[in-house]
Amino acid sequence: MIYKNPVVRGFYPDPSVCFANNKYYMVCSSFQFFPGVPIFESEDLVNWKQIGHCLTRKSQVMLENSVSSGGVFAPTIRFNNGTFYMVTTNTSVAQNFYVTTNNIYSEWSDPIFVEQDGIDPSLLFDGDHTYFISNGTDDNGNNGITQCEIDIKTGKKLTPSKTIWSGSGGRYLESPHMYKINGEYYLMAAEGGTEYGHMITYARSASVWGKFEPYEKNPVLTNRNLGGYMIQGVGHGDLIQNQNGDWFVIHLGFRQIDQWLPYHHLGREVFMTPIHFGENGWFTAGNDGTTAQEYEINGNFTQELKKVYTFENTSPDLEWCYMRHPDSSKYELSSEKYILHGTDKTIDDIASPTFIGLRQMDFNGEISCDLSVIDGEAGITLFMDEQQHYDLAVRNSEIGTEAVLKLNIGDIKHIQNSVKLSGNSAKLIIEMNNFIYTFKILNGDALHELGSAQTKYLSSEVAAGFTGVIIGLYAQQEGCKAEFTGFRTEYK
Ligand code: 6LW
Repeated sequence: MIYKNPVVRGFYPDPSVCFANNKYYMVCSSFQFFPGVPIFESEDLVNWKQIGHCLTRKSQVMLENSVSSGGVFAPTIRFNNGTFYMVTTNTSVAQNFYVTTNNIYSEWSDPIFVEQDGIDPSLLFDGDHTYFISNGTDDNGNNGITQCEIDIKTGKKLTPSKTIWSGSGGRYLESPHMYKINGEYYLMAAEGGTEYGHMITYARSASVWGKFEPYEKNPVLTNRNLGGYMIQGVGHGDLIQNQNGDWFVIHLGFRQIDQWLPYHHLGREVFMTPIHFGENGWFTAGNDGTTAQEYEINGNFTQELKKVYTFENTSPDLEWCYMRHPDSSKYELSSEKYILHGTDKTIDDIASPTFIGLRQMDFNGEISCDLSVIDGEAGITLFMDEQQHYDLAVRNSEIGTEAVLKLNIGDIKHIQNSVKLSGNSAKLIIEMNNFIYTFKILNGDALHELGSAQTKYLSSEVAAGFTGVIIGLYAQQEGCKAEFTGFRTEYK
């Protein structure tokens, strides 16, 4: 069958994948959002369903002071001897750690820390040995892909950390993953930065400590030379072999808003590109080392794309996320309505304002929701970070209740429009396409268009950072009570 990229849409960067109990499992980075590290499951590598998160407790990850795009960076998931391992970095406290579980549908352990620095840690299980690999600095002060052997029970280092590869010369050498395939060690990494120059490179060696011989045509995968192409920034990936024996790399990439408009606001998404091993043991990727929009995969199944997201067909414990550590007493969530209680924290603060969000997963579609607000402000925010967000809100003041459209782009914080409401309820409607969001309010029978705003100002090119737009429901001001019903996001 033919599958289309991306295989997981919306801000789910830095994918890592493993095979266990006849299924594939994938994790992605989550930064300041909580719970941390979403987990997906698949039977075919193409259709992915979220089943939980690895980091569901404060005791596993401290995000209190994480700035946007701080917190939890790229994770790696591995399965060994009946146990799952997820290893990552909390960049806000600069610590590498892993958590474990024997049952991926339940809770994961408290963190086990490893005293090797850098980001993007990975594990290789090789017989009785476990290797811990990150992009970091070794015990002699050398930078690069750094490795030590650890005691997997305690996380204690059994050897010094040693730099084993310095990449092919691209900036930001990161994302190391080591594999043992047919007795040889393959070390795959990303270079070029997670932007338009992103790429995957690799090297191989007969020994886990090297010397690693680089693939002579590195980078093995990059779209950096495809000008005017919608899929850009491909890199940071993990190899996986499916049950038919076919190999793929599951990796990140992003979709720019138009052929000649290099902006992306949906974040980095999950792509899948076929890998072919030659007889000499070196592998190639995709179409002459690039990722295309669609590929053929062996198998008799179809790619199901979920188009409609409602309170009924999603779960607050799965697709929805909070900022940092939420105060659960401020949220009353059911499949009929989400009631949010505001505090003095706003969505401009590096704090945990009352906010619950769902990633924007595609360009074209419509968001709608009924909202009634008492004593404060609540609404829907298209949230890139504290500085870049568009808010369609209902708020009460001395003069009554009004609907407002607020645009926040860096230092520009602008009230674009407002309209007085009769009563304290309205339906909020946001139409989305590649280029603009259009904001409307239905109050009784009266439909008001409050304005529109360009998607590009919420893009990573403007905002920087590593996240993507989240459709957030929020409430602010002490005493504010907001009732959201009939939430629906439908993609075309
Ligand atoms: C991640 C690094 C990267 O840790 O971006 O794509 C960082 N590459 O590997 C944040 O996602």
